[in-house]
Amino acid sequence: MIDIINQFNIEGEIKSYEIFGIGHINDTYKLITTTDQEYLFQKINHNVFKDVSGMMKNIQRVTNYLPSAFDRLGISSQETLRLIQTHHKENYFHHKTGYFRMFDFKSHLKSRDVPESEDQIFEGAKSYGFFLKALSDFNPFNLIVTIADFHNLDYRIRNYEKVKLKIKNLKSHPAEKQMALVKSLSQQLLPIWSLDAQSLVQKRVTHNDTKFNNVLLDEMSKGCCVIDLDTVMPGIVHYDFGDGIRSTCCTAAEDELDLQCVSLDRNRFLAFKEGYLEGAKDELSATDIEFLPLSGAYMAFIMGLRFLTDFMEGNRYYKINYPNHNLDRCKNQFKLSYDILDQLNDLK
Ligand code: ADP
Ligand code: GN1
Ligand code: MG
Repeated sequence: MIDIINQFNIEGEIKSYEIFGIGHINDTYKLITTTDQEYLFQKINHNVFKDVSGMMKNIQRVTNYLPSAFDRLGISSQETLRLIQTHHKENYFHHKTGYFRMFDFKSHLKSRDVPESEDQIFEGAKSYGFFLKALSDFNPFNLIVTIADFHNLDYRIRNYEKVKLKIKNLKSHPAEKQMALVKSLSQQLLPIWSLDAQSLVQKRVTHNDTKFNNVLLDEMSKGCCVIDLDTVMPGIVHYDFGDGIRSTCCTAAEDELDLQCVSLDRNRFLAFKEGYLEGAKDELSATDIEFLPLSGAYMAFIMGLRFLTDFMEGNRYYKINYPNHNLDRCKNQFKLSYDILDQLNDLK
């Protein structure tokens, strides 16, 4: 680890490093140096991100572009991640044990796994809205697709069916009940799939992983810096809005076991909607806006299906804390998807 860290252009010498944050994908560490500089050091999950070089080019391009775009738009509240280069002027280091990268650590900012107030939700959502707006003149097709078909429902279903075929005894499978829900639930969500598949709305640069803990807030709880840029690629606004809703406006955590506690909180939804629309102001079409409420149900379903497929496949993708963790996450997200569908008319 020390050898790897020393490949990067850091100020001072290594004082300490420790595991940091609770992302499901990368291995993240906070590094402190002898000159009290702080860095965010990550081992990239190469199983998930096959083209590390392409992904890092995306991140470099977007982080180079954003500061001047925020300036141009007079958005002074938003910061941008800054990559630290290696001594060989690369933005990542390939070691025999994997791929590594480093960012400035934003010591004055902090992410929350669960929002503490509606104000925080408003501010976090506004940051994601600003992110979309600031990148509106950036050609999405200049970015590589880091995970193909990431939010494509048709692909996710096909992949799930493929995994299901390999299971010998479906009747006594622990996920039998969840498998029985897939068809009917997915059919109700097809309108969002069509928006992208039939090009009914604009393709944009989207973040695609707008969980509440992927935005850093300041001490006044104002959203200030969108992070976790691995999945920034072409998409539609519904992926960002929907993922924000499902991860921020639920009354319980993503792996809450008591499903009676899992529902969409309307006040949180209102706060998220107001914040996002304030940030993304004037960017969205009438069709974009019409389908925003349904996007929450769509993204909750996509996540539930991905958790289910990973569980059926032996938990290869997501980090888990216990054997049935992915199954529990699936139950939770399917419940949330149903709940959003139940409330759809009010949310509209
Ligand atoms: P993952 O892809 O595994 O979710 P993230 O890039 O989101 O990894 O990082 C994990 C956590 O580390 C984040 O939720 C956040 O709390 C923290 N984090 C990431 N980047 C920074 C940074 N530059 N400054 C401060 N904290 C950060
Ligand atoms: C992963 O990396 P993280 O923890 O922010 C996943 C998202 C899921 C999320 C579910 C690249 O996000 O798509 O919504 O877990 N990221 C990737 O919590 O698969
Ligand atoms: Mg993250």
